[in-house]
Amino acid sequence: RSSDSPVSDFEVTRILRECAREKNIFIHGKVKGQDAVVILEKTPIRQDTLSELLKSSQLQLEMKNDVYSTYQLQAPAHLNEIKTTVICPATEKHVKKYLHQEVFLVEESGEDYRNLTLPYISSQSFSVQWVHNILEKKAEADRIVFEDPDPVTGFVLLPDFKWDQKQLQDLYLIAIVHRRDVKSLRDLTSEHLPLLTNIRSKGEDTIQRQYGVPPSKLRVYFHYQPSYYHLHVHFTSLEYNAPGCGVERAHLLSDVIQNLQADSSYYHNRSLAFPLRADDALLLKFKAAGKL
Ligand code: M7G
Repeated sequence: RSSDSPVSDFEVTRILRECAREKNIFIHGKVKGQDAVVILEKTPIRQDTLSELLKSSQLQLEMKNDVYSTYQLQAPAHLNEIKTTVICPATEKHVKKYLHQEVFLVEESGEDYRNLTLPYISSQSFSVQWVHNILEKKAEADRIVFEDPDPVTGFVLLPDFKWDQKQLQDLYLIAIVHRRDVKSLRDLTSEHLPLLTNIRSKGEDTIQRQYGVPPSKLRVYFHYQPSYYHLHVHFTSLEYNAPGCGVERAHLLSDVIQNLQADSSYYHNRSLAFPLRADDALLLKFKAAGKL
């Protein structure tokens, strides 16, 4: 099994980012000559395996002083897994996405969107092939938690690939809409309200039923700018602050619904603020246009 493992063939080029607190590391390297990004992440300690962990582990004393002692705990292999994500072949843009970078806040008017952002994302954004694969059941079909097949108001709900589904603390699902003509928040008008309210009610119902997590424990939001320009909604545990999901990119679904109820062209006209990385070509376009 290890011979066709993309990780055992992985040659490290450089570390893109690491975080001791999040216990993860993002590595750029090569697999059989192809560029790859590998993400290693220690998973949370699970309450349901806690007694097994304490009973079946080896403890090695490191130091003892008065009432204080520290140990190295050697957990059995199945309780000591590292979640591993591989992107291969990875593009330059994937590498940049994970590289730690200085960020700048951009204020994008509706006009800026049409003049600067839209032409840029049409030519430069990440492929949404993975999204089409999900909608067409060519990938992750067995992971779908709920589907409403309606071509206008329908969507697919499934675990985000950031969530290994082993514990609810970091619950993370995404709802991907069936229709393909909505790139992001910017495209939404009151015409899409039935779609959005459908995602909210059926998404929340499903998560309550399937995982026992009530709507009051969920953060349901869009990212703007998203990484992938096919409309999708994030459902995360309220207790969990997913890495890379700061307030400056998040727009709560309930706010979006109310804004559209009040003004159908709200997201067409309003200025929206979002962070861009120092080396993002879109940032350079905003700078060149004197917007920064
Ligand atoms: P986003 O706001 O467009 O980008 O969200 P972000 O990654 O910058 O937040 C896309 C969401 O889709 C993220 O939460 C990703 O973790 C998730 N995602 C990305 N890919 C490539 C996949 C995939 O192949 N499968 C699944 N299930 N989720 C993915």
